[in-house]
Amino acid sequence: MAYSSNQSSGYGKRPMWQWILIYVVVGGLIYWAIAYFGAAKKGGSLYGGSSAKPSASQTSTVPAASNTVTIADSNYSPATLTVKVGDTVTWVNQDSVSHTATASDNSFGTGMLSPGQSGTVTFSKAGTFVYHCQIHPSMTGTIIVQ
Ligand SMILES: [Cu+2]
Repeated sequence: MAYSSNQSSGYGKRPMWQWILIYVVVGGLIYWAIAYFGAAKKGGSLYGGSSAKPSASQTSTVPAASNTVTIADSNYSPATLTVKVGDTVTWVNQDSVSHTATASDNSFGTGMLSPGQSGTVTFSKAGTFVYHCQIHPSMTGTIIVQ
């Protein structure tokens, strides 16, 4: 009897700060649950329901495209590549000997590319740029920047 009355009085003596802590924790959980399920309902991505809409909005920001010219058998492929202003072009040397991609007007150059190496150039101006290999001048290519 003394034990049970002790227990009930123990509950009553719970300090106020403990109750405040409980309210804050429980309140936070409810707030989080509303925010979480509210967002899930809006986006619909939680259950993969309408994933077409969010992915479509992502295309509104158009990143600069990266284009690749492969060097193999002492040829640039493609020999003529059309890109947009701001795009990058990466030359990948898949040949067994070193090559460069050097603008004939010296406006850009990859430098020496050993087999397996690659060099990237960003084209910030429109124009037609003829380039060649400094080691093998008969190798030529063209980048058209629009
Ligand atoms: Cu070469």
